[in-house]
Amino acid sequence: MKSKIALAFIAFILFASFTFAAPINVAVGATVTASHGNASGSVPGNLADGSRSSFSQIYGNNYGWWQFDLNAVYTVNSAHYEGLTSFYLFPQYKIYAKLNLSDSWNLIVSVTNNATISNDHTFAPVTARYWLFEAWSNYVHPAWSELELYQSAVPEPSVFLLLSLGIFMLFARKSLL
Ligand SMILES: [Ca+2]
Repeated sequence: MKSKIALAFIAFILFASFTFAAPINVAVGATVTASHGNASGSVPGNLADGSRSSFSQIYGNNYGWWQFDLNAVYTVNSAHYEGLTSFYLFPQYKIYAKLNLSDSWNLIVSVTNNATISNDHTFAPVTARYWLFEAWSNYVHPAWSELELYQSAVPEPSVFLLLSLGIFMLFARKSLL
């Protein structure tokens, strides 16, 4: 009987775990514009193409920014910055967001004394359509690879969770009888 309960409990945990969907990178396919001209073949859109290999590079200034229009409103609570190589390190960068184009930017992430080219950031949920990445590069032609923005992994107040709890209780009850 106890083994049945254990089995039911394991089934419940497995079932429940499926209700916690994997975070989705909502930046993929965003319309990206840069502060100034890009190098040939490294268009700003490469920063939101879902690949950490393809990159964007702008010329002639250590400072630059890229604006991401997600083309829809999403609630996001984590971001991933993927740089190109240590040669193109950004010692400082900031990430902003806003809901409407006419709004002013809200600072979400501020990084100083950065020494790495692959960073994860988590923050309180932000509901926005527009994101801005502002960078200060070691190199006069800044380049980086990808901005990923992840939707909050919502534990959907779940029909599934309740259903699996119900199944578990049914199993447990049968086992105890
Ligand atoms: Ca890319």
